[in-house]
Amino acid sequence: MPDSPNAWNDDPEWLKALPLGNGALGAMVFGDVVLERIQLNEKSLWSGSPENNDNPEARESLPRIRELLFAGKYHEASELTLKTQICKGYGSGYGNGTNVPFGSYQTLGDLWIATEPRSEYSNYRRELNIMTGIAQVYYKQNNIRFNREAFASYPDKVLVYKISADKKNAVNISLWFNRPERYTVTIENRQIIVHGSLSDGKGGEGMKYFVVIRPLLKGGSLEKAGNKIQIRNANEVVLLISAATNYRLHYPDYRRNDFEKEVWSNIEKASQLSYHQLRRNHLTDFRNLSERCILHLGNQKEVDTVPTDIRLKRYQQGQEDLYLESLYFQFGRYLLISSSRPGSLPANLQGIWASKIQTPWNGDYHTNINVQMNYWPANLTNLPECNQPLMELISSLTEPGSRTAAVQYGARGWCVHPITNVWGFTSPGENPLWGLHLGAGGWLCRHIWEHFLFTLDTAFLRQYYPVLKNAAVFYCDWLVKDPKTGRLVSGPAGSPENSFTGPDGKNYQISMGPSHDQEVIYDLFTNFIEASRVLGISDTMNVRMEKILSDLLLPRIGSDGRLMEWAEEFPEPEPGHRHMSHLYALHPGNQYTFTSTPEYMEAARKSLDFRLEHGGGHTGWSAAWIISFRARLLEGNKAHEMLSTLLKRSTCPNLFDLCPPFQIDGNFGATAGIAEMLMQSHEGFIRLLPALPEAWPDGKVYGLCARGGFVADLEWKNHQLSKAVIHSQKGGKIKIRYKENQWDLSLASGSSRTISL
Ligand code: FUC
Repeated sequence: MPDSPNAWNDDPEWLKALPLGNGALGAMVFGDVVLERIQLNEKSLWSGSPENNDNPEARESLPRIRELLFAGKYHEASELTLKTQICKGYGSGYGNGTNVPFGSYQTLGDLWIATEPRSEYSNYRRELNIMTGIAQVYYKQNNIRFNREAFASYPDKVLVYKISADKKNAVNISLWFNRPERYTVTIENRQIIVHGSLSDGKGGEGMKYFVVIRPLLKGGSLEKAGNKIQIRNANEVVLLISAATNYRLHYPDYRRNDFEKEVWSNIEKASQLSYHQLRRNHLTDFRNLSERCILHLGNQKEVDTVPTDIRLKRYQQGQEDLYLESLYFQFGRYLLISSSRPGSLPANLQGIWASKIQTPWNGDYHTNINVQMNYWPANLTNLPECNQPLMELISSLTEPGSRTAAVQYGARGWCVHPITNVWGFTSPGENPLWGLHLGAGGWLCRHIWEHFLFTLDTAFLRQYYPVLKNAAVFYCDWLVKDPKTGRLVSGPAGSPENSFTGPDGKNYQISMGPSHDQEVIYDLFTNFIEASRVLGISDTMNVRMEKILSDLLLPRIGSDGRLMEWAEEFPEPEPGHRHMSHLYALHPGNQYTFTSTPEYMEAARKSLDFRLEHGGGHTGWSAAWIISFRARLLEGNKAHEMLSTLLKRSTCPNLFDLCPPFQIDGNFGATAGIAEMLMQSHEGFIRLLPALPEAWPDGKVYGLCARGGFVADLEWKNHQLSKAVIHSQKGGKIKIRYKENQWDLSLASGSSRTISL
């Protein structure tokens, strides 16, 4: 898809605001004393509606396109592909899908709080505590100290915003709600009530939403003033905000009727609780997740006294700041806890925070790296439950994806292409340039398998086994034999968003057997066979897949020692391309490792170096991915260099990542990358501090997770591991390596072992 039109850039003030979220509700708290803006989101609020975009003409032309590609006739093949293999209808609207059926994730609207009367204030401080999920604003006005406090409660399903003062009768505010379009607001029974429905993209009404904002007062008076609420002389005001849509993730019936009832019930229940109870419930829930994994780098006496935006600015000017680097790690975890909780949709391109009607790229689920990157830190940094919404989304794709597989390709199983939305869009994109990424389904399935490896939850694996199986079944039908080599290849397929120069000197995207697809398929089949073994399922499919694995084309190393991105050694018109999809087997995959394929590690390193020499890693997410690549290549200093580049080049004052525009994947990718620098477990054993950079001589990390249900606490001094405590959640044997040292541990479930040099 085209990269970052400027029209998508966010208001710079929004990129300073503080994000809060409980997975379903999101808020950007600006913290303005005079006119506070709380920009709200509800995770499922999408325009559009379900549409069948599969192209029945695709199937017939498939053999011909393959024939042309095998014959090296890229021009004819690309023309026929463009004509026949793309989706029907409007597709994603080229990333601007608000008014087509694909739809767009949208802002819920803004709650405004005006302080009255306006007067000077001093002693202003605004903060977000990412361990508690509480945002605060303090200031002094007319000799009164004011405090505002906000949080998004997962247990009580409301956003809470409190304004208090150290003198009685001091809170004088007015409140109102607005949205750029499609809403009606009324004030009824001392609360703001909002109704609306979005466009279905077909000329009618689509998703409905409902919001209630209820102020609870201590002292003072409340009056309706048109569409505003006027509060005078209160001692304290607590705002409870609840919202929902009539959407549910359920193919093909996405509607539910009980959403208004749910909002009322959330509001009523929360109103029965005191502010302190609500706060306590929130803290218990939030801390349980946030405090599970903590990173300290360097001298932590250097506490957080410098405002984050100033820290960032100084860092961008060249000042070292280990605190900022560890904060960035912790912030990634904070964002995942806030944007992905069981019961709602997965974190989208902007997590849950989007201020517009047309969110960049529709704020959708890009499946050619972006949504996967969002979930890289989940297992590594001890947030396995945050994976659940992703798993549900993957599972929901199997139905529409089976239709797409059958209609487009005459194949069994299910597939998805590089984008999906909440409406079950699984068709190719509207241009094969980016729209024919068939590796997406397999790549998503890696998350199912990895979740099992970390948690050893066999009930989970059993539940998702059919999803894995049917993704694999699709590729069984999809692969074809290359007449020249006899090897099985995927195609027509792109290597996500990259181009090559064909023999006629023109640039193309579609070929047979691009390395990325081959690696994903290898990965999926290997994992599926292993999953069958773990579950004790013997299936004839396994025999078939074993055979396919032995016939599958695997990526080759080119004449210059680089890992080839395509099955042939094509010239590359964009050698610094942001996607590095052929390195999937290095990360997130684990097909290439120093223990099993050292020559491929070398080739991957060369490919990566080459990409970087030509300007690679220029988007936030691309730089973030490189941190993990470097970590897997055991290049700590280079990994750190990329982290530093990301902070310098692609980070907003509120630490949101910039693609640009704002895109949350870089935050998550970097958090995962830092975890990979400190511990790795993808080779069947645990490496401690595998990519520790010189910049981090001393540090501690608690609660990093390893495959096999292990959790580690590590400490290092003067660049050397000083202590490691390995906990086992499920019991088992594990080999631990640190430099040339090795330990073989056998741990009972719930036990720990301390290792020191
Ligand atoms: C990918 C990238 C773009 C952008 C978009 C949302 O496909 O190529 O840079 O991140 O997704």
